[in-house]
Amino acid sequence: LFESVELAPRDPILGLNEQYNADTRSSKVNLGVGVYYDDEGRIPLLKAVHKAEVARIEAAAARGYLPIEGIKNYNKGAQELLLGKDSPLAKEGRTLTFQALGGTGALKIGADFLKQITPDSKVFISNPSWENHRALFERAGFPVETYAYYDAATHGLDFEGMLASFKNMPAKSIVVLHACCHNPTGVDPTLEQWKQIVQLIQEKDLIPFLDIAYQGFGDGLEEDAKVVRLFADLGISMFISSSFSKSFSLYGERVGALTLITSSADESTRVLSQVKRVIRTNYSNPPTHGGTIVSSVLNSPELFALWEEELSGMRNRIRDMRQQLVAKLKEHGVTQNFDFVLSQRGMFSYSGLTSDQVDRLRTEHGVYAVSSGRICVAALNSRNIDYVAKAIAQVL
Ligand code: PLP
Ligand code: TYF
Repeated sequence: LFESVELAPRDPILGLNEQYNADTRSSKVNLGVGVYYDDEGRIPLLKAVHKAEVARIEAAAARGYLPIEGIKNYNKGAQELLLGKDSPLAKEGRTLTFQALGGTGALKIGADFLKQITPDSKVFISNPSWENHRALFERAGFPVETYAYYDAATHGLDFEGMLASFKNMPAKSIVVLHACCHNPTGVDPTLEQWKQIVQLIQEKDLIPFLDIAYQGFGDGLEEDAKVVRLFADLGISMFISSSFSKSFSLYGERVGALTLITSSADESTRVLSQVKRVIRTNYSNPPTHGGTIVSSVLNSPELFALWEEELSGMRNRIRDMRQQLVAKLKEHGVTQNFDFVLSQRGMFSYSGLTSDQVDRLRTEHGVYAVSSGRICVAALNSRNIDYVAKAIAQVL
């Protein structure tokens, strides 16, 4: 039965984790995977999360099946983070939110449903993008192409190229967009540029699929939702996958959501029934624990405030690490200008290091980065930053 099964390639990022774990050097540093570590180098358990968990354990609640679409208050909270508390679309019954197995799960349900309703569309992802975007949409049966995005020469956005790509897309193409904190580059369009992008998407009759996995890591929860609201203000039908993995530091709980904007309440009723069918035939209904915790935090003013404060703490620490990295590279004699690291947003920096330099970082210094040169700035801390800056200086 399995004789002809070929060995699949490893995920380039998760594969790095395996290599890192097997490395016996005590000085090793993992800047590969996109995970936030605190200054002690640990994945934090947020206080807001811990409080909600203690309350949940004390309540000794039963664990029956959840509805197919998940916890009502979780979905409401997730949707309000994206669209705001007073979204006219929600009042008109034009919004639907489904609790999903992380942002990945949301993308998967969305992709499967899209294949059902627009089977001949092409999918376009940014060049470069999170590798799993391509894999997920290909698995769902779509051809996946790229649109221009990153300009290596400026370490910034190739905005003209991006617009040109959009102009060439066939109508009804699905465009996957990172709503904030682009993974892997850390380069986002400005709000003015987004306005042009949104307009073009509407003109060309494209289907936007916004992916927002780092809300709160750019400028703040509300600020980072601006792009989502630009699209929502136009009222075009769209898909949004959101993730709490990073913002709640609940990676393993698989907490995410799929939100859809439809054009009428009647459409919503029909769409709801079909997406529920996609979920039912994939995993039936979502798990209880992580969703309950996130829901408690989102729906308690006190826990929400605590969470927002902790999220700001994470955001500010990453910014601080960006500044220190740039300063320390100079200290260690690097003459190239690394100031672009300061304007990149979110957890990542596309450092401009070549794959040879990344190899040397790993073999000679035990510093792990993605071969594209992406480093996770959120894994730097006051104890490893000097070592990392020195290692980078040596390979440059
Ligand atoms: N989308 C992007 C752009 C990401 O970087 C990630 C990271 O993991 C995800 C989606 C998936 O999120 P999750 O871990 O919640 O599945
Ligand atoms: O880009 C990252 O590092 C994160 C984590 O298949 C991740 O988004 C990486 C690869 C993957 C799933 C999650």
